[in-house]
This record gives sequence, C-alpha cells and structure tokens, in this order.
Amino acid sequence: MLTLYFAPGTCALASLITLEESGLSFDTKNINTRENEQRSEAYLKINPKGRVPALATDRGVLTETPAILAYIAQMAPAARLAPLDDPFEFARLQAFNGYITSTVHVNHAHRPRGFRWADDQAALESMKAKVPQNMAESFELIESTMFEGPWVLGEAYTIADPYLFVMTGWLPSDGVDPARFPKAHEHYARMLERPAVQRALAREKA
Ligand SMILES: N[C@@H](CCC(=O)N[C@@H](CS)C(=O)NCC(=O)O)C(=O)O
Repeated sequence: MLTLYFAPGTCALASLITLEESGLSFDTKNINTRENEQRSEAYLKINPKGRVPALATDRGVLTETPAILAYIAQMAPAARLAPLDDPFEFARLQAFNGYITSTVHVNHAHRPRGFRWADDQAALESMKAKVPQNMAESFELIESTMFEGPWVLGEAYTIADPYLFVMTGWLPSDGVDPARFPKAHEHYARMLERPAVQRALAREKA
C-alpha cells in the first residue's frame, strides 16, 4: 500500500494527481502545515526534511516530487504517465521536472518562505518583491523553449503536466497574471477537465 503525506495548496498536489492517474491503490494523510505539523516529531520520523510530499511505500519512504512522480509512473506502466522505454524522452521529462523543482518552485518559495534564506526584514521584502519577475521569466522560458502542447512533452500526457499545473496555479498568489502565458493558461484549463485532477482537488478539500 502507498501512503501519500500531503497538504492542500502545496506541490504535493502533483503527486496526488499522479496517484489518481496511476490506478494504483493508495491512501492519503493530510499534514497540517498551517500548524507546522511537518515539523512535528512524528512527521520528522517519516520525512526528516520536514516537507511534503512524502510517499510511504513497502520499501521505505520516498521524498522529492520528481522522484515520487517517476516512481509512480514506473510502478504503473499501463497508465503511460512517462516515456519509460525511451531514454532520451525520459531524460527530457526529468529535465523539465528538474527545472520546476530546482528553479520555479524555489522562485515561488522566496515569497512565503523567504525566512529560509534571510532573517532581516529588508532582505525578506526584497526577495518577495522579486518573485513576480522571477516567476514570469521562468514561465516565459517554459513557453518559448519547453512546452510543446497540448501537453508539456507533446501529444502524450506525462508526469510533467501535473507539476506544471501546480506552478501555474501559484502564479496569481505570486503576483503574476497567468493569462500572460497563453500556453500554460490553456494547459491549466485542460488539466482541470481531467477526472483524476478533479478527484485530487476534491481530496484536497475533504
Ligand atoms: N524539493 C521538495 C520541496 C518540498 C517542499 O518544499 N514542500 C513544501 C510545500 S510546497 C513544504 O513542505 N513546506 C513546508 C515547510 O517548508 O515547512 C519537493 O519537490 O518535493
């Protein structure tokens, strides 16, 4: 049995959507990040990083969204969530998800979690002020050089799509109008039509 530790409104939504797409049997545990449950003694035993998502499997706990997404895709080959038999395409997929995790997510985190990088108020405000520009630059790059359409990698839906979906969903709170990025904006609407996405969003609200 798989158990996904997640919190609503976080990057864990990409893993939740992917589990819903996979057809695998899974359970979820909602970690209350508003009350810092991710730092509780009990949760730190599951994920010492104090973050969500974490995926408990029969063989141990996995963390880091790109790793979790690739694991789910490999555990559910029939769901065709990644180009598992094409090393180059799979590397392209990992490059996209690597860019999201190392750059886009980190750009965003400078707004709600700037305290990871600085203590003084002026530096925190300065980091926050830069977030719209950094997010917009990332989305410009995604649209002009990475996104193929209708899905990130082209005709086939993959585990890159829920990850982009989460980042696009964060744009308004980061002070960026998603309509500035028509490909990502339309992709977001396309994602909302998928039953797995609807089920994942319903689970977030439950
Ligand atoms: N690199 C990790 C980042 C995980 C992460 O930062 N998760 C955020 C939610 S989006 C979190 O748990 N934040 C709580 C905290 O920083 O205390 C991944 O991609 O899974």
